[in-house]
Amino acid sequence: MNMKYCSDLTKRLALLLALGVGFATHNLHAQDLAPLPLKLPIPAFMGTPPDMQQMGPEVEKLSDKPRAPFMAPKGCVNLAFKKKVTSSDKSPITGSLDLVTDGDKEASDNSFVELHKKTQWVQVDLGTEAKIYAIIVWHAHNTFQVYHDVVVQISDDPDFTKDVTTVYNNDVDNTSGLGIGTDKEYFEDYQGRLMPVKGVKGRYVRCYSKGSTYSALNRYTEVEVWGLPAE
Ligand SMILES: [Ca+2]
Ligand SMILES: [Ca+2]
Repeated sequence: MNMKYCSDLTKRLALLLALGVGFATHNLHAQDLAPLPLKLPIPAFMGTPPDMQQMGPEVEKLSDKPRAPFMAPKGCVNLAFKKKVTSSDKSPITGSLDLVTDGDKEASDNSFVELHKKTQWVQVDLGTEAKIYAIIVWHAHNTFQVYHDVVVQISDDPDFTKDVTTVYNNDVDNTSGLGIGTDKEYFEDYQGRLMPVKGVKGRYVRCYSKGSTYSALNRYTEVEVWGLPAE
């Protein structure tokens, strides 16, 4: 066997191995994942789309395409459904905190709780530690608006004083004091904002905001936390 042939053969074998391993990993991956079975509310935009020229560079461009299905480990469920909600605002202006996890995501006036101005949060207690793969937040999707200082954190500590993982933060100027965020600001819509999470473990999910381009108040229509109970 000459050296050239030997080297070609090695290369081919290496290529085949690489392909084989690639497929195996890919198949294993695909078998374990499934699109999140989300149930979206009816789109309900009113008014004219805003002039993107007037929005800052930190605001994501409006898209007219639906979001691509989000792949997560099979068996993921919305662990937040009907779970207990607490808040920085002890006396909301409109609605009650249970509306945040009642499953109603429609753009109706009865579907949201409205908190006072400045930085406020709602917090969902999942009841037990979970492995989280996605969090979806609907503030209010009845009109074009961008919420400010959207920060989402996970912890096992109900007071969020230790072991806090921040999974979303678009407070670019740190006006809410939770650290400088590098995530995009975005327009609310019927799909909610899906924040991918890499299997972070925790029992509590806290969502901050500081008013929007539409109102200084903070509306929360629904929060979903997709994941699996932690092993
Ligand atoms: Ca709701
Ligand atoms: Ca800010």
